[in-house]
Amino acid sequence: MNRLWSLPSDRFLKLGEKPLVMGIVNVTPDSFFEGSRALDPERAVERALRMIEEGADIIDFGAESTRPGAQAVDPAEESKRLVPVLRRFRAVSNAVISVDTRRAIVARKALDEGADIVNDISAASDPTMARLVSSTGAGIVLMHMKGAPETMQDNPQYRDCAIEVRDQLLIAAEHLLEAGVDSKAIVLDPGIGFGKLLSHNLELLRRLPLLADTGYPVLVGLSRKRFIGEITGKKLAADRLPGSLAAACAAWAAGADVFRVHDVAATRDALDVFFRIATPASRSPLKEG
Ligand code: HH2
Repeated sequence: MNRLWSLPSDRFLKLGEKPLVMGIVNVTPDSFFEGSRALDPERAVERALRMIEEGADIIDFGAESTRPGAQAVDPAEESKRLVPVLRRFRAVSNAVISVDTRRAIVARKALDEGADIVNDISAASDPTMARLVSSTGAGIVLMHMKGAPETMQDNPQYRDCAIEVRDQLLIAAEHLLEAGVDSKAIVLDPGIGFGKLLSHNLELLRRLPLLADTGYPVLVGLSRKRFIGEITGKKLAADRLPGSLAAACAAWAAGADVFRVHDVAATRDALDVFFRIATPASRSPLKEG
C-alpha cells in the first residue's frame, strides 16, 4: 500500500513504493560507531552529500549520542553543533533533512534552518514538542525508549515487550493528534536497543507487524547496534555491517518502511535486491517481469 509521509511546505515522501533509507550523520565526538562521527561541519556536509549520491532518501543529523550510558548533552551545545551543519547543507541541497533531537528548543532551531522531520527518541516527551510539530507541519518519528540513555540498559523489564511498545507509541501518537498534528506526519519506531535486552529486540523485530498494523509507517534503527554483536560475536561496531544488512532485510519483510543506517550504499543495494525478490504481492506496486 502506498502512503505519504507529510513534511513542511507541502513536501512529502512516498512510503511503500520502495524501502526508504535514512542516512545517519552524527555531529558528535562520541557516537557508538566511530565511523559515523563528523563533528566538523564541512565533513558532516560532505558525508551527507555522499549519502544522497548513494541513494539516501533522508539525512538524519544528530548532535547528541544516546548510546547506552551516555550523558545528556546541553541543548545549547546541541544547537551549536547542529545549526552550522544544517545551514551549510541546506545551502547546497534540497534533500529531506531529519534532526535527531528530543528537545523542542533544538528542533525549533533546526526547523528554522530548513529541516523537515524531527526524529525524537523520547516520543515527543518534551511538553512543547507536539505544538511545535503541529504549527510547523514537520514530520515526526516517535521512538520508544524505556528510561533514559544513562541507565536504560540496567535490567529493563517488560510483561509483553511488543504490546507495551506498541501501546505506548499509540498513546504518544494520540497526544500529537490532540495537538493538531496531521496523522500523515507521524512515523513509529520500536527503539531497538533503547532499554531492551537481546530477547526484547528480537521479539520486537519478529512482531513488527503489530506496529505496522497500527496504520502508521514504521522506522527501524538497527545499524551496527549491540544486539547484532551479541548474535554474531562481533564486539566492534565496525565489524557489524553484514549483520546489519540481514537485519534490515528481515525488518522490511516484517513491515518496516524506513531504515536509519550508517551505510547507505550497502543498505540500498541489500534492500533493493531483497525488495524485488521478496516483496509480497499485496505490498508491492511492481508487476511481475
Ligand atoms: N538510534 C540511535 C539514535 N537515534 N533514532 C531513531 N528513530 N531510531 C533509532 O534506533 C536510533 C535513533 C543510536 O544510533 P547512533 O545515532 O548511530 O548512535 P549515537 O546515539 O551513539 O550517536
